[in-house]
Amino acid sequence: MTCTADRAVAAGQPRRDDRPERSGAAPSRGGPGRRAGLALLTVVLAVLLGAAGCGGKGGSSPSAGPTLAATDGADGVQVFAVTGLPSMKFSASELVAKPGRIRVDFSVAAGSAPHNFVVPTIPGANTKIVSAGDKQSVTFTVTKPGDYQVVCTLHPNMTATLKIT
Ligand SMILES: [Cu+2]
Repeated sequence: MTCTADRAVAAGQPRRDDRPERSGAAPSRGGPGRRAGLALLTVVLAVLLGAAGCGGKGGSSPSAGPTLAATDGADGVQVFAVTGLPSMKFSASELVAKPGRIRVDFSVAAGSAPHNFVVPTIPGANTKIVSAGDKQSVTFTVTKPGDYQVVCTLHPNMTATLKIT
């Protein structure tokens, strides 16, 4: 949220410094109209670049998705909503929960290849292959803290980590 505001202030800075320099060269051909247009274009570009920069700030590496904390469901079950994406990734790269019952509400985005959600080392922690626009939930129990790898068996590079703390 503060990111956009900070960027806007930063974008205003170079434009102000720029002005005296430009006014020396421009009057003969440009005139005030063209200069205003250039200034506006500069601002628009700065805002677009700023917005792109903000978006990229999320993860530590460009390919890493966000960390997801479980939400509390009924009867103490810990719930994750995870989406399989057209980019062959899970919507979260890390799912954080405590030992106990866990439910994963797994859906596959429209326009995506089919995916599944499988934790190979936890019996029963797997969905079937889910088609684009469909969803399936799976509930399982984990007792031991640790990092459990999650994978889509159709796309072996499509992985995430279930972190039990
Ligand atoms: Cu997949």
